[in-house]
Amino acid sequence: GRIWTKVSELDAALKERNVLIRGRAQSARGKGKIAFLIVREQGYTVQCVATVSESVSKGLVKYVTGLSKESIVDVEGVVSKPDVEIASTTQQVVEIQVRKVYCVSKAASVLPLNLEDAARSERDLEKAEKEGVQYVRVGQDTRLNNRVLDLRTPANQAIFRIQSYVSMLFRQYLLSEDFVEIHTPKLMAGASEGGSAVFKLDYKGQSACLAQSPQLHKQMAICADFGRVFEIGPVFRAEDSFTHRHLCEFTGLDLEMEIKEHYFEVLDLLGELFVSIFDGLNAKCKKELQAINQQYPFEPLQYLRKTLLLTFPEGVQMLKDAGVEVDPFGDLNTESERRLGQLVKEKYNTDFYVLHRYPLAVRPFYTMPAVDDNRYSNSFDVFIRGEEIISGAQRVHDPDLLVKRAGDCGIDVKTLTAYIDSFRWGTVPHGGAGVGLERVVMLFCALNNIRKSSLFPRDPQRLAP
Ligand code: ATP
Ligand code: AMO
Repeated sequence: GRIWTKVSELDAALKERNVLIRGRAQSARGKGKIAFLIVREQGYTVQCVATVSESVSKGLVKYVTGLSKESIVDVEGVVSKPDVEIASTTQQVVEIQVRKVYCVSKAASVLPLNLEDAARSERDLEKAEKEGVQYVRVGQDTRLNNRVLDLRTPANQAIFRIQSYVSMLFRQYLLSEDFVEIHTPKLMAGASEGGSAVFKLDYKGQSACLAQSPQLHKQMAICADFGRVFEIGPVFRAEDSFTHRHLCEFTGLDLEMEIKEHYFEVLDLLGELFVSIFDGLNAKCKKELQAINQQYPFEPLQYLRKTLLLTFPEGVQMLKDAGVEVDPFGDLNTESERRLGQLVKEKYNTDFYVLHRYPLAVRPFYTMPAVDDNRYSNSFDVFIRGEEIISGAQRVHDPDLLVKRAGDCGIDVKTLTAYIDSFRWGTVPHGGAGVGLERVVMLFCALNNIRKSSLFPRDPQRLAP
């Protein structure tokens, strides 16, 4: 009998078997009595060969040659092993000797982008150019305007499987550590991260905002005695600047937890959480990582079993020693963050590290000042390859200090009344962090643009598709 098989599962063990596959006609070419059809399913391809014979008519061979690219086809045939080696991680080493082909859904004969062009690496494009072959280079706007087609490339299929894995591993680890998954409102009366980058909207005649983070409500969940909480949800930021790492809507992986003695409890948990995420990706996503590497080559992430912690002043000193002057009570700019990433890599051989004890002046109002020196704070950022993926801190849980801090930061406390009042009924010391999912995937795979790790990116210039 015939068996439905996934293209990714076709291998030599199925030799001589009659299989049925469904995929897309990636390309078809014919010469006389033989036609070659490449069928692709979720990033994996297989060559199907139709040869005129007793069971295969001339008409079928011609029909196969004329299939429009990206049509959905069902192919029935026998698995065989060709003599030639196939040098690709996504093209199967076996072929299918075609018996029958049905077109299930026809694609338009003219497409806005060609999948083979979209899947070509920069390295292959340059090599071809040297040899005098000119391929189409598919630009970012063409890709994003036709994202449904672009997402069909092997690298993109892999990127979003990895993204799915990151949130799965995040959730799995936190559930095993007794965290409760929560869902906080995305419609809010005011801003949670300070006024500027907020989307305003009309809420039945009342002015409202889209949540810039779950910050206020995840802390209120701690006030409500949930002990340890996390959330995976959308975050909205009306960013003005068009950069490689800012989106106007992204996915936040947030957590908040009771602290017994020190904010290092949050850092210890984050270190172990991320080692488990990186280990999980390396163990379970080998094929996906290879597929991404084929189009966008990258160095595997280096990380230590015990996450490196550096204080902000230590980071400033490392930069100073390398001839980079930065304000010891200011924030690091993108360039000095990158430079510090290189210096840390050279000295400690890790791409993943924590910088903590930031100057209080550059942190949000809800951040706990350091007890020994209130120019500093109990806060941290976490970096991959010199770029921020996480921000977090111990929080102010004294309502009077919170009112003062909000005032010092120029925030109108009226919009924060319910939040601040939550701390008047007794609160455990607590802290937490927010992770940008798209940034984790972008930086784990060293993709140079966050749009590559966002399914349908929203940036200051893009609201569609
Ligand atoms: P966080 O909100 O926690 O700081 P983030 O990664 O969004 O997270 P930003 O505050 O937006 O960080 O920026 C961090 C640093 O990057 C800032 O100190 C700023 O100097 C720099 N930066 C931000 N936007 C740009 C830009 N468009 N060009 C160059 N540098 C930028
Ligand atoms: P922060 O504003 O640093 O902190 O955001 C947390 C993390 O979210 C990611 N991120 C972004 N990703 C894509 N596009 C953006 N425009 C963008 N802005 C931020 C980054 C960043 O590290 N409430 C705090 C977190 C906390 O203290 O728990 C907060 O929102 O990866």
